[in-house]
Amino acid sequence: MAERTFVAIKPDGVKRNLIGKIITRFEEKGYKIIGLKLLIPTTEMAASHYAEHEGKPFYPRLIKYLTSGPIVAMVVQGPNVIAESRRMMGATKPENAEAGTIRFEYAICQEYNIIHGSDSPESAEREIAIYFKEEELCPNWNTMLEVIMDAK
Ligand code: IDP
Ligand code: MG
Repeated sequence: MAERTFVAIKPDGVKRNLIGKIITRFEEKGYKIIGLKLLIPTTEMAASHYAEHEGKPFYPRLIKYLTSGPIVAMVVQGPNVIAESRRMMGATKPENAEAGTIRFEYAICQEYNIIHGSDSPESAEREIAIYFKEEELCPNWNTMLEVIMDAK
């Protein structure tokens, strides 16, 4: 199976009308979006997503943040997409993010930093399963389209 990762445009990114700009970056890079939905995460979903941060001082606010409005949940597929999408996002603290990265361009705050991306293959699969059923994903849409177009 091709490498895939979970990416979310967090509520501040949606509220600031950055959905198109962020999705465009993944498309232009060459990655395939194989799952996509707009939803307001429940507290349970957010707690599961950020289980690794439970007990940290910022955790309650993090849960409040992620459940404060709609997010765009995405599964993105392509070579080395887990590490590469993290590189495209930039460091957690926007002031440490490399110039040209998503967080450098669109965020000024460590807490509200507009985007999430899985940090390992294990987190990617765990996080995808929180937001998507496997049958909601379209891992082969590229090939499917070619088949239809060839038949014409
Ligand atoms: P990541 O999103 O770059 O993977 P993590 O360390 O996994 O960063 O933290 C998850 C999210 O929690 C961050 O994106 C940010 O929204 C928030 N966060 C992380 N560290 C802090 C902090 O020290 N204060 C407030 N919020 C934080
Ligand atoms: Mg993280």
